Amino acid sequence: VHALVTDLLAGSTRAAARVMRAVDDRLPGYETLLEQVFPHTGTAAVIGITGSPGAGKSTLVDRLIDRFRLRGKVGVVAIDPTSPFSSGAILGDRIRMQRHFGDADVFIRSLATRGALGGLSRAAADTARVLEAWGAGVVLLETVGVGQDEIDVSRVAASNVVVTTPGLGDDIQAIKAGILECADVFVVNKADRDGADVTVRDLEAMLALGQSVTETRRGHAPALPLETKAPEPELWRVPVLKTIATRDEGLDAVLDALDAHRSWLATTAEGARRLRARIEHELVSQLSAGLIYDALSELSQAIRDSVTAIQEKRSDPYCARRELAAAFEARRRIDPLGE
Ligand SMILES: Nc1nc2c(ncn2[C@@H]2O[C@H](COP(=O)(O)OP(=O)(O)OP(=O)(O)O)[C@@H](O)[C@H]2O)c(=O)[nH]1
Ligand SMILES: [Mg+2]
Repeated sequence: VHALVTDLLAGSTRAAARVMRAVDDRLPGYETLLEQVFPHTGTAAVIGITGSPGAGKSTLVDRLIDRFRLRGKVGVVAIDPTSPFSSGAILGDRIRMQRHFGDADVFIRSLATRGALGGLSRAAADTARVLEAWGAGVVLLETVGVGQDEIDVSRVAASNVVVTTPGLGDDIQAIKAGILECADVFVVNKADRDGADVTVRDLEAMLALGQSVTETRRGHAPALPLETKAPEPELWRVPVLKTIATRDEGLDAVLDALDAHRSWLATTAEGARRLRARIEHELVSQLSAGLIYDALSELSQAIRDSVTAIQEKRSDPYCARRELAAAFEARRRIDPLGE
C-alpha cells in the first residue's frame, strides 16, 4: 500500500488533499491510489443536495454539517457548474460554509464542471471515496440540478435531497422533467416567504402521481391475482419538508428523514436493488465513456475524411457511419497481431 494511502487511512488531512490532487491531475499511478482506497469505502452516508441556483443548498449544507459533525468527521463536495476552471480552489462566496473551514474534522472540496462526458460524476465519486477513507462518516455532495452531468452526480449519492423554494411554478416543471426520479427527500427552503404551503401541496400532489406511475412501471402494482398475500412493496414515501435554512429551522426533520432513508436502504430489498443499480451505473457509464473516447480517437483521421466526403457529396452520413464502424472493427481484428 502506498504511503500516502496509509496516511490517508490514518486520517491525515494533508494526505487526503494530496490524493485528491493526484486524482484530479491524473498523475501517474492515481488509479492505483483509488484502487487501494476502495476497500475502505462503502459504509459512509453519501448524501446529494440538489436544486436550482440560489435555492439555499449551501446554507442547508452548512446547517447539516453542524449536526453531522456531532457524529464524527464530515466531507463536503461542492460542485460549481458555472466555473470552467479546474477543481480544488475554494469557489469564493458561492460556498456558505466558511464557518467550518477552521474545523480539522470537516473537509470541504470544490469541483468545477469538466468538459469530458461523465467526468464530473466520476470526479465526485472518486472524491467522496477519498473523503470516506480519510474518515468521513457522512459525505455531502452539493450540485445544481440543471444539466445532465449534474443529474448524473446525484446517482453517486445514496440519498438525495432536492431543494426548492416557494412560488417557483416553473421550477416544479423542471423538477418533473429531471430530478423527480432521484429525489428521496424534498425540501421547500425559504419557508419564511409567501407560498411555502402551496409549494408543499403541489409537490405532494406531484409525488402522489409520480409514485403510482413508478410503482406500475416497476411491476409492483397491480399485484398478480394469485399473489394476494404478497407483502406490501417496500416503498419509500418521499417526504416534503419546510425549512428556513438561514434561521436554522426545520433542519432536524431533514436529518431524521435522511436517517430513515439510510436505514430503509440498508434493510429493504428495494434498497439493495438501488445499491446494485448505482454500482452498475458507475461501471457502465465510465466504461462507455472510455470506449467511446478510444474509438473516436482511433478513428479521428477517418472521421475527418468522412466529414469532407459528406460535405462534398461524395458520401452520405449513413454510408459513412457503416464504413467507419467497419473500419473500427477491422482495426480491432488486426490488433492482436501487433500492428
Ligand atoms: N429568506 C431566506 N433566504 C435564504 C434561506 N436560505 C438561504 N437563503 C439565502 O439565499 C441566498 C442563496 O443561498 P445559498 O445557500 O448560497 O444558495 P445555493 O443554492 O447554494 O446557491 P448556488 O450554490 O449559488 O446555486 C443567500 O443569500 C442565502 O442567505 C431561507 O431559508 N430564507
Ligand atoms: Mg451553493
